[in-house]
Amino acid sequence: MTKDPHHWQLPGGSLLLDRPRVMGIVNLTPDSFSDGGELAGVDDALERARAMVEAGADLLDVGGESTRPGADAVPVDEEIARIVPFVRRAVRMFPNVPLSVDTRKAPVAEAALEAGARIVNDVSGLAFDPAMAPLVAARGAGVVVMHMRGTPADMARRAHYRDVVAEVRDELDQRLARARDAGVAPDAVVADPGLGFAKTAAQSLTLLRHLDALSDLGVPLLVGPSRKSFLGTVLGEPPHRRGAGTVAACVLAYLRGARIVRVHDVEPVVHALAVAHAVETADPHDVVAPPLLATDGRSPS
Ligand code: HH2
Repeated sequence: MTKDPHHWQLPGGSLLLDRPRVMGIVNLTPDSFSDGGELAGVDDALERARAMVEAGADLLDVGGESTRPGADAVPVDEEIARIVPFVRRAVRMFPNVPLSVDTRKAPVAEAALEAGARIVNDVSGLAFDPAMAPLVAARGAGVVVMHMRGTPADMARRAHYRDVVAEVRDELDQRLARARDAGVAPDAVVADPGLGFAKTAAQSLTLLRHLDALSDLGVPLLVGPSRKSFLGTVLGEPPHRRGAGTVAACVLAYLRGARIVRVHDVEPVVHALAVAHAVETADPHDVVAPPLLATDGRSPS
């Protein structure tokens, strides 16, 4: 689609993607796989969001329905009631932080956009609700088109690929075409390989390893490794102990071309990506060597 993967066109202005960007996750769900039920209400969620913004989150992604396998479906009215009060207050508190709504349902997306959200993060890649792509186009919203097969209820059974990288790439390409055909602006679209969605742990690791093969989709890439079970498979640790693994996955994703990562624990990822970006882009002639020893004789920190 676009030939310039260095910005993301959103209502109210573009987000520059000249450095890695971090999207903080706000789950207003009782049953999300790693943080379900942690946020009792809007005030709690806003406090969590404030901490993320202070830690350097560039974007916030709010969701009202868990996508973990076997999660309960949430009726549209209930999803709207979970999300909209948060969105209304968050856009006033953080006017410079674009807000994204994580939903597969056009009426939920519409209510969130009406309340001030600027991005629709659709884990179904615009496939679940035929009204979603036209809505995104009509509102000029940004959109994350994620790869998944089936629905969260049956996706685990669909994790069969001959070549996971090529097939995810081709299926994402088809979904990007759906966005284009509906009139979504090319620069408003970001693609996501959907780690853990209709993928085994080995397939998620393979996708991360070969993420650069998705760069010819021509849109910026977003990746969501945070606390996911493929990390648990490697580490043998439960979700809340996968923080360092998440940081490693984010840095590797960045080095292979991801422009945005979606995470629960913002600060360590912001720090890790700042260092990775400095290493990748710093002109060695600009770097002033620090003294080997501070003048008081202590080792410099
Ligand atoms: N992963 C989850 C949810 N939404 N959106 C995008 N674009 N990419 C992802 O990888 C992604 C996503 C699952 O994580 P989480 O929100 O923490 O869990 P749950 O769906 O159980 O609320």
